[in-house]
Amino acid sequence: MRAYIGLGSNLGDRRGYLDRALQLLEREPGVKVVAVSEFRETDPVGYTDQPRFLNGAAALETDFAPSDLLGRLLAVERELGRERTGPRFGPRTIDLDLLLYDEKTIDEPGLVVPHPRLAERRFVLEPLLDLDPELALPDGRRVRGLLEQG
Ligand code: PH2
Ligand code: MG
Ligand code: MG
Repeated sequence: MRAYIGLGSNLGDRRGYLDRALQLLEREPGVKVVAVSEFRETDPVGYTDQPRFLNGAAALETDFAPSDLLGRLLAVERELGRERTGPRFGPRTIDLDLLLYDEKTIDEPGLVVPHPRLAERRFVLEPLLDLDPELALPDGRRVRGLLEQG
């Protein structure tokens, strides 16, 4: 199955955290990292009183079901020292978000796919477009179109 994840960091060695997260995911038996976007400097969105982010996205080929893949993402965040103590949307060493999983739409406690804020976040849409210029959401909206609107 094809999944897309978002990566973000705005504390410490940002580039190092993104690279390390991809290495740890690649090490998972059920995950292959098939493509990685450019990494971009972005202004913080939502909670603006924090450092700038380095953001990217990756395409994965995975045998894991969505909830298991999410579990692996959270485990990698923990392994890289992510602490969930500060404000929601606040600074973080590493944030790994499950953005898309096949053409699936999932709405369960703790697991919403496509990611609920994907369509309005340029820092997610631009890297996704790097990975596939034709990429579309399960409802048919194209990433390219969402970027043009926003
Ligand atoms: N992540 C957030 C909140 N705001 N802003 C940018 N630019 N990049 C992010 O990854 C980001 C954010 C919550 O996950
Ligand atoms: Mg996030
Ligand atoms: Mg997250």
